[in-house]
Amino acid sequence: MENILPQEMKRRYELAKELIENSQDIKIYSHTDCDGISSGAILSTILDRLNKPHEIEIVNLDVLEDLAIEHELTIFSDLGSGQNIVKNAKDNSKILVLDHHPPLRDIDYNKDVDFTYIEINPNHYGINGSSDICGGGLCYLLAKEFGFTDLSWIGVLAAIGDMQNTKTGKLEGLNKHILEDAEEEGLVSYISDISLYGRQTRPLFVALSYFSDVKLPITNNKNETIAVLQKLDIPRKIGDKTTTLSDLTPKQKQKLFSELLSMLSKEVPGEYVKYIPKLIVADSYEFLMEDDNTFLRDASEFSTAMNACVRNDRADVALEILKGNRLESLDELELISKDHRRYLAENIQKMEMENPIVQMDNIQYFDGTGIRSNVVGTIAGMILSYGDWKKPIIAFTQVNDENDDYKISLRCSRLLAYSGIHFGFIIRKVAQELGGNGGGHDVACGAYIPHDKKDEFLKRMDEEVAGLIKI
Ligand SMILES: [Mn+2]
Repeated sequence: MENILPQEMKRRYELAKELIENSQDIKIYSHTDCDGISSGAILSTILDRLNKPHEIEIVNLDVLEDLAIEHELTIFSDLGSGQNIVKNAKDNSKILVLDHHPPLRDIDYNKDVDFTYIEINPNHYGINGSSDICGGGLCYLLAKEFGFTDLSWIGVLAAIGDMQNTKTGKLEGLNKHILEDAEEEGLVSYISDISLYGRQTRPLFVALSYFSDVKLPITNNKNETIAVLQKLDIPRKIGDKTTTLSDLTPKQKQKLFSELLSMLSKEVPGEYVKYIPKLIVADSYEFLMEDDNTFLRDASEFSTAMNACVRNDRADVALEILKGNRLESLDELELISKDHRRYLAENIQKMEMENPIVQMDNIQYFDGTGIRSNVVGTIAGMILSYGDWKKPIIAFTQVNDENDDYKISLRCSRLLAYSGIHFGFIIRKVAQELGGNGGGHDVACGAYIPHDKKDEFLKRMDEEVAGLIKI
């Protein structure tokens, strides 16, 4: 590891290791998403192996601002850098932050305070926190400091869950090193493959119908996907089993690739044609210790299951799964995932019937009232394929029963991001103007805004996007 990390960052890992070894009463706060859960699972496993008593809590960002710092050592993972977590620190507090989000405090902040403070954030060293390493990766590098390289696969899962590979379809930078550790441990392998969601478990004709970065004849049209597979001589079933992407031979994949390429070339305007291969092919990651044809075998499907847990307030199940306690948690995970899929399907069906998408000049939106705020983004992503793929789609719903502010989610085709638009930055700017807050990825982001600002928000977003999309 000496060679892969900047010297000062490496030094902080050594200090973090000592800090943990010298602490007895430890609290971990981590974020409510796949990356956060992965981070928490890695840290908790480290502490278990060191016989350190600890508590772990998976939280939303809003609880951090007024947090009491009560334990001997408090660890923040996948969050903390961007929040005022030090507000209630006492002189004898010890705080460790492992976060990849843009930091509020500068690299030497620890020198200005009386309490013990170690923050490890790649942005302090010019390392990209969106593509080179995420929260789970940072926690894995700490595990590696203790020699626990068998946890590397969780670092890979975290990176996929955090969409660190969207720009290039590959894991790069420090993520690549973590991937290499996982390969060396015999835990992960990867291949360049057609990038459809559900490689291991989703019938291929279904997976194909969800192609939505560009609206194609096959999008939301299973009759058409079945016809295409017939034309390519790809059987719908192999024995009793419905064909999935992972069942295809390299030759069959090549045929499918060419077919998608030709369909896309008809729809995508000249300037964007060079991005087409990235829409069809990406590296996909398999966990070799998981059984074939299960949703834990493929990293994307695994990360969806982790998100299903946290979005249904069952982070406890996700943690048990990641820490390897599968006996009861696997059944629970299957139930949670099933319920989650049913909830999504019901809402999508409703949307299909009501056709609620409203077009503005540069954006489109739908009223997601009634949809739970923590899944409105997932649903927006699924509804995008029913709208205009050349515009971002925005959905809004009430935060929860007690809070009538709006939770906003935005999703768009990856083609828009490839051409350089970053909606995470745009949504943050507009939300902040209106007294709210926001941010996220280029193609998937969100915001919270006051209840009475919804119309203004849509208008301002429409203005901000004007002229950016050149499709
Ligand atoms: Mn993260």
